[in-house]
Amino acid sequence: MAIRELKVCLLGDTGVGKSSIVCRFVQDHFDHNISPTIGASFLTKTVPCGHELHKFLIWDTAGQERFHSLAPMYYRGSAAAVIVYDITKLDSFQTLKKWVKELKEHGPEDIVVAIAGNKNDLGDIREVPMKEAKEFAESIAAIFIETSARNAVNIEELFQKISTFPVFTLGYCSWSARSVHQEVLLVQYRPCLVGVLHWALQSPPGQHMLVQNQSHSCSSQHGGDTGQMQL
Ligand SMILES: Nc1nc2c(ncn2[C@@H]2O[C@H](COP(=O)(O)OP(=O)(O)OP(=O)(O)O)[C@@H](O)[C@H]2O)c(=O)[nH]1
Ligand SMILES: [Mg+2]
Repeated sequence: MAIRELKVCLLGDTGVGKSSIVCRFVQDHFDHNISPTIGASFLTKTVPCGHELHKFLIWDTAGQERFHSLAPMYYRGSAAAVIVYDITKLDSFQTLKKWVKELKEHGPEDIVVAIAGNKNDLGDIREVPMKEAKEFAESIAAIFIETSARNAVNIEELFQKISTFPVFTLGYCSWSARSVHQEVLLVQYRPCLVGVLHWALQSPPGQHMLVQNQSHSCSSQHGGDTGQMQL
C-alpha cells in the first residue's frame, strides 16, 4: 500500500490547545495538566485512507511569545498549517489573524490553512461566534472546523479534511517529507543546532531557546505508526 507523507504544523496562541489536539489525534488521550510546549514537538501518525496510507508529520509549535521567532522553521516546507484559537478567548482569534498574515507574507506559497476553534465544549463561555470565524475562514479559502480535544470532537475530522483537501487529492501540492527529515537531522547534530538556528533566522545569539529533548513512542488505536519527540 502506498504511503503519502504530509507535513503539518500547528500554530496559535499559548493555551489554545494545540498540543491537546495533537495528543488526542495521535494517542487518543487528553491531559488536563498538560505543560506548555517548549520549542516544538514532532509527532507522526499514519492512518489508512482508501487504498493509501497517509502519514502525518506533525510539528506542534510553542505558542508562548518567546518562541515566536522559531515558527518559520516549522511552517517553512509545511504542506498545511493548522492555526488554532480558543473559542472562549477573543484575543486568541486576533492572534490567529496575525498568523494568517505572517503565513501569507513568509510562508510557503501553496500552504493549505486550516482554522480550528478549539474548546467547543465550553460553549457557554464562548467569546468568538462560530459564524464570524467561519466567514473569516471562507474569506481566506481556509478549512474551518470547531474542535474539542477534551471531548474528542472533530479531531480526526480536522486531519481528514486536510488530507482530502483538493490540492492534495489532485496532486498539485508536494507531500514530500524532505524538509522534515532535514530538521530531524539538525536535531541529531545537536552541537551545530544553535549555530544553524542563528544563521537561519539571522537573529542575535541568545534569542532562541530549545530547552527540552526527549523522545518516546506512543501507540495508535488505528494501528498506524506513531512517534513523538520534543525539541
Ligand atoms: N475545556 C477544554 N480544555 C482544553 C481543550 N484543549 C486543551 N484544553 C486545556 O487548555 C490548556 C492548554 O492546552 P495545551 O494543549 O497545552 O495548549 P497549547 O496551545 O499547546 O499551549 P502552548 O504549548 O503553550 O502553545 C490545558 O489546560 C488543556 O487541558 C479542550 O478542547 N477543552
Ligand atoms: Mg503546546
